[in-house]
Amino acid sequence: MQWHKSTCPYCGMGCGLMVGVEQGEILKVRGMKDHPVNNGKTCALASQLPPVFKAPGRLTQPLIRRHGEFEPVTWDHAITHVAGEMQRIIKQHGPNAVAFYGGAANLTEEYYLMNKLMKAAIGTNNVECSTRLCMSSTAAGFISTLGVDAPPATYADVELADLFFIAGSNMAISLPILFYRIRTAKNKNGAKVIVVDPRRTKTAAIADIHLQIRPGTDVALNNGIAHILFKEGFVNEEKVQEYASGLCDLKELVQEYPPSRVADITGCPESQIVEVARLIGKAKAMLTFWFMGYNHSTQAVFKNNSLHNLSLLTGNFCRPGAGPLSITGEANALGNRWVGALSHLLPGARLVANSQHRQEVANFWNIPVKNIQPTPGRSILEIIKGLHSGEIRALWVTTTNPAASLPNTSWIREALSKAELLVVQDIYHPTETTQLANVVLAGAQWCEKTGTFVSSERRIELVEKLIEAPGEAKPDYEIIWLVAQAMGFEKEFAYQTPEEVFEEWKEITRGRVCDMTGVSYSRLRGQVGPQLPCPSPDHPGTPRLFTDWQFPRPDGRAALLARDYVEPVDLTEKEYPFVMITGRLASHFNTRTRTGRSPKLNALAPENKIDIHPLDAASLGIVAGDNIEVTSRRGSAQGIARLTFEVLPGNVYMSMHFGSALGIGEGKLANLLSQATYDIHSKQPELKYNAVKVSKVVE
Ligand SMILES: Nc1nc2c(c(=O)[nH]1)N[C@H]1C(S)=C(S)[C@@H](COP(=O)(O)OP(=O)(O)OC[C@H]3O[C@@H](n4cnc5c(=O)[nH]c(N)nc54)[C@H](O)[C@@H]3O)O[C@H]1N2
Ligand SMILES: Nc1nc2c(c(=O)[nH]1)N[C@H]1C(S)=C(S)[C@@H](COP(=O)(O)OP(=O)(O)OC[C@H]3O[C@@H](n4cnc5c(=O)[nH]c(N)nc54)[C@H](O)[C@@H]3O)O[C@H]1N2
Ligand code: SF4
Ligand SMILES: [Mo]
Repeated sequence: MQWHKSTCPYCGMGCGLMVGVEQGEILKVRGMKDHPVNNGKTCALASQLPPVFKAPGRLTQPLIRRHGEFEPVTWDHAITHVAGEMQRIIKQHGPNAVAFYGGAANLTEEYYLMNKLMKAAIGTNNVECSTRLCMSSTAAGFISTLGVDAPPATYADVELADLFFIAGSNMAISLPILFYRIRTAKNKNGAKVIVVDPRRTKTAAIADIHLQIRPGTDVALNNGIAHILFKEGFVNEEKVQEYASGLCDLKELVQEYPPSRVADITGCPESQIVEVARLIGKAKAMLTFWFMGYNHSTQAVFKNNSLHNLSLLTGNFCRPGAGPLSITGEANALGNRWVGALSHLLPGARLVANSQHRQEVANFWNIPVKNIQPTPGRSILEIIKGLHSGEIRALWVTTTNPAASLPNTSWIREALSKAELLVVQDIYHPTETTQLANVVLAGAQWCEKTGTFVSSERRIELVEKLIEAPGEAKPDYEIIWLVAQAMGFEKEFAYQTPEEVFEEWKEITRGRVCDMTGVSYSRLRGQVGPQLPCPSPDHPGTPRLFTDWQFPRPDGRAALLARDYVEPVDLTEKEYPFVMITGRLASHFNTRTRTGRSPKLNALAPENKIDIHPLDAASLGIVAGDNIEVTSRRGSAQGIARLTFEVLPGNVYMSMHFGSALGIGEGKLANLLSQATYDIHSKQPELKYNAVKVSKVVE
């Protein structure tokens, strides 16, 4: 067996993997020894990658729906059809009638091409990414606090910290390698752990203090902690004002958050809130982590800002062992933000709304600046609204499964079914989304194509083609450039290899926070990649940002932001008295298209379970193992009752994984219940907090 270096295609941790290939097949995947992220370890998801390659349902050729049935067609036919339909719709309804929605596991090269096609050649900013559901609030949080979307810290800080503040992240299952490093640091160095989560999770099990917060109330908690930090003299106000603006406004706002009021809002005891604030005030080096318990919220960006306030107030910023350590959800979520995969972004960590940025990108692409629209395109939920209203006619989806992962599934499916052209590019069929397509394009996946990922700690890595894709499946980048050529953009898309795309794209990062001009495929091949920025071939990479405490904001300082707590939108009332929280299980990844095809992982979690507190179960006559139904104002989903003290009374919990495409039947998917409201600052949907009622299913 031959072993090749790669990087994990699942979460954004970016673990180095060794892939064992024999006779053109991937037989084993294991952790890469001495890799700075995981040093030989992996979680179960990575070691169970081999079955995803030859699993049933792999797409091997393009399909077009005729008279309701999918028929295999040649690539020539499929590409000509997609290009022709796109052109027809653009001609009839204008460029803003088409949209693209991709996944954050797409290669950076793929999004570069898609941006160039949509934002430059076609002239619409309707380019979206599943990172809208995942990291867009972290990005908006950083832009408002720091002036740019740039995670400042590095994993090596874990071993240097003496306090971890982990909020809204069940990293014991969602980032097991990071959790392992934190647990080891705690055991070795005596570092303290604070966990903020409404559930008693596996992560909370190692906490010195677990704040079992009422869902949705983190801004009040963070303001309450800031209140105590000021009151008890933990804030060196003069020093903080040297590197941060907004201190007076924040101090005034947090006056309104005394511990008694915060205890009322959050449900956490006053004494615990005070104890947490003192731990933070006394810490030598605090690292903060936050994840979907923050970002899946109508107050997501304010949760981010109010957390960064705590780091800034206590000087826990941009020095070894201290700072916000933003972890990204999917493998290339940061690469995709930096290449401009959202409708308000342009390549190189630039913004559509910034005229200088538009000019720089237009010069680079050699097009008149007026060709780039000056206003952001639609966010994914606005694209869905556009499909409903008829303003959007064509949607091209790759590497994401919106019919399972977007909120309010029935409303989403109805919208997707209304599209005149729905192109879905996946590696499997059927998925919940390919089932609704007019055209299904067969993609090559990880290890069947070459390109780059950027991990949470800004580390760029090459993932290389090691085996052939099945049948005629093609890399997504090739499909994109073929469609672009067929639309008449032969000159602009005359690529033969992803390396040519990378060489072009990296130039537009020059001088930016994501500068990768010092990186080349040959530098990355077989090696651990550097952390960005990396501006020259001999540059070792940049582990930490803003170490000089200068921030790219008008006055050079970071921003303390006074953010008031606001209640969630979908409030409970008599008819819908429970809050349903959604999230993840250790053995499935997102919409389960790959992990659901691993017999081992599937055996660990074959069916949808719904967690309910024993007191609530008793009052509803529910016993463990009953089939129960959860109903919101939008729909219902069923699962098996699991009675547990892990959830608070009044809360229920369900994972997001159980769509119907893998044959477990309809009606188990959490998103049948969830709401399409979003944070107005990041346009990220509220996926965690839903008012529901619960009942036993009478068979
Ligand atoms: N095994 C596995 N690993 C994964 C994934 C997977 O599907 N499976 N997906 C990857 C991706 S894309 C992502 S984004 C990450 C997500 O990783 P996480 O964010 O860690 O996972 P979630 O389970 O979505 O949510 C985290 C926690 O938020 C809590 N929570 C809910 N509401 C609130 C609130 O109002 N406040 C606070 N403080 N907490 C709240 C929930 O109880 C839950 O325990 O995981 C990545 N890793
Ligand atoms: N209720 C609720 N909903 C949620 C969440 C939640 O916590 N609760 N979490 C949200 C979050 S954080 C996220 S990130 C999203 C994730 O939502 P999705 O992006 O929809 O989830 P995935 O299952 O990762 O979808 C990836 C798709 O791409 C396909 N694929 C994999 N590799 C390739 C490739 O190389 N090429 C092509 N063409 N296809 C490929 C897979 O088969 C799969 O269909 O879900 C969100 N939805
Ligand atoms: S922690 Fe994330 S990156 Fe590491 S092996 Fe597991 S899924 Fe892959
Ligand atoms: Mo995510």
